Amino acid sequence: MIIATAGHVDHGKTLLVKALTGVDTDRLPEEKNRGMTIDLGFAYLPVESSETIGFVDVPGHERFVHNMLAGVAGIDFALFIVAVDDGPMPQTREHLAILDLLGIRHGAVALTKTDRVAASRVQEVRNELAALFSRTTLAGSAVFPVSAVTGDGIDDLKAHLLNAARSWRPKATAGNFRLAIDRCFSIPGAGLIVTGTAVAGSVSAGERMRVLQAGLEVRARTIHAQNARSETGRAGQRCAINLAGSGLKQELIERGDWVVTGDVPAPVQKFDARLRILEGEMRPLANWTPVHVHLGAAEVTGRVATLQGASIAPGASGLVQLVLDRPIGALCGDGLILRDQSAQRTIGGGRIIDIFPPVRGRAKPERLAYLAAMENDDAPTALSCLLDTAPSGLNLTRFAQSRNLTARESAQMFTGASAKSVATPSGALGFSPANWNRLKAAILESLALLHGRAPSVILNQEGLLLEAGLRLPKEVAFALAAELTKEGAIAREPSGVRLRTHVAQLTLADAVLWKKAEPLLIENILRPPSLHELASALRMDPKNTESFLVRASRLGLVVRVAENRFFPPAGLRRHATFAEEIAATKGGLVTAATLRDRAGIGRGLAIEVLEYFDRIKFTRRIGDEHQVLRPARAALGDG
Ligand SMILES: Nc1nc2c(ncn2[C@@H]2O[C@H](COP(=O)(O)OP(=O)(O)O)[C@@H](O)[C@H]2O)c(=O)[nH]1
Ligand SMILES: [Mg+2]
Repeated sequence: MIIATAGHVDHGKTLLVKALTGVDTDRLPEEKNRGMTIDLGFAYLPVESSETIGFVDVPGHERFVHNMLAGVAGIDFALFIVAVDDGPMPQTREHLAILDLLGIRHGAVALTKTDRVAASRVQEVRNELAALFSRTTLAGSAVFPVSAVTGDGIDDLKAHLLNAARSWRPKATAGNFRLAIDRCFSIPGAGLIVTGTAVAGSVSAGERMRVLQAGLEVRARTIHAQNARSETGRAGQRCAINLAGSGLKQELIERGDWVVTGDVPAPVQKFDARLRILEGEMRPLANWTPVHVHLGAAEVTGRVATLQGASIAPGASGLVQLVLDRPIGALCGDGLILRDQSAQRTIGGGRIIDIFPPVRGRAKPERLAYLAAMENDDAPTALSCLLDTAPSGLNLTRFAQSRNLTARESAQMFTGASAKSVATPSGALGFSPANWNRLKAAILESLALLHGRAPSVILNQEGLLLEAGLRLPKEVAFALAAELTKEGAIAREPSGVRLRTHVAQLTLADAVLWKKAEPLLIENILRPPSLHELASALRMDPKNTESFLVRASRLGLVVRVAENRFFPPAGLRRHATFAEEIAATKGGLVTAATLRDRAGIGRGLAIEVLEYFDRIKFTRRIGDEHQVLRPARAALGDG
């Protein structure tokens, strides 16, 4: 369990951590000189028969709220501190608002400096705080009056924290490992160390990792988790990881970067989020307001684009797009805090919904519908909503990436949703069973209409999508055609695709011609006449013969194998079967000579046929040989 302190400057956070752990977390000389916490401090409290508690002590001064924000990223439990002599002060309110916006639900309140006031004052502050906390995620937290000077109440508080740690349920370690780096330093002899809070997944010593913003490939040499040497580090632990890798330099890695495993997406400069504006804001948050964005341990400037209306009123929440001045590591579900342009006050905060917004149309209705589905906390629910609302498919690769799913987790989830997945160059495209069936029906319907309108036209597989008015990658056409063929609804032939029930029709004149040409073509089906031989046999001009054969080839009656040769498909299938048989005994290879001998044709024709096979990727040429790549039936259909 990781506990972060919170509260106004000088209210006794650092001294209380010392009373609990024995460690003075103010480690910088400047902190010692000024008697004030500036940067984060760290201390640990061993817990009997359970995991050590890690403390992150944060600064309370208004000038260092950015450091406080880096410290509370990913923590589990807040130790909220208010000095009873002062009572609630500005950073009491600001820190409370931040913890509430980040959704931190576990905490305890320490009322410090009780040695300085009367008991009635303690009660007064207690009441004031109860009111302040009442509408936050920390409402109902246990309250402990303490004095770090006399030791009063410290044992009770400590016992409470130890109990909380013992009953703490460690975070699930699903997903790729992500650690928000808050420090990076070198130790002579060991090398580079990064420390921070792990917010997801787990990592083992020796594993390959990436430093996201620095763009470095590294390896976890050794790991310390919750202050002890460990073979692994996991979500919910403070880890110190000794990194190894080439080109590794301390200057390249700064607070706010991430060290990750697996397919965690590259840093992004735009993302969509739900933002809640604090009630105490004087004005609505207007579109395109410049802000400081805090996410994980990172701080970056940018602007807020409101997606629903021109502004968001104080106390209200709305969808926004953050447009940052530089890319940062971010994922769906990450909490964020916005402060004003001069970094003097917290404006609001929220959670990321999507890190892959479209280039255009960020506030279009269909985009907002997508965000509504994506906003679902439960990934399988979000997935099924998104699949339902994506007739043109959902980018499953990006879905898995933005939800930080490992390959195995995403595969399982996609199977669970019965999603039909098609690999495309821009990632796997997923369809709900209903939407997939709709695509198949649309294709069959448009094919039937086409056959009725133009019985002699035959489409190739990509043409199927165009004909149905669908704008989808060609890989989707191939998958649909394969499935419809398997179901017996369509037939795939070398010339194209048709409904299984459709018999292509020639014009009347062509039909008369075909009646004469067909017997000549199939007379010797393995060695059909050349274009010129056919033309003279039909007593026709070769040009006219050629255009007739081209029309016939669109119907799949013949296949053009070479400039001067049209084949009946059945003849080609026979040759393909020969090639397959030869390949089976010759290590997968066919040559012009072996095909010539097997089919009893001339060498020139054997070469023509094999070159055609190369073109349709039934075979691949290697020197003088041709390697058979796939079954003849897959390449040439089954007639
Ligand atoms: N009398 C009294 N003084 C305290 C107590 N806790 C802290 N202080 C003093 O208050 C000052 C600020 O404490 P510190 O822990 O640095 O406050 P922080 O800014 O919240 O970390 C220091 O001078 C402490 O010695 C307490 O319980 N009683
Ligand atoms: Mg301090």
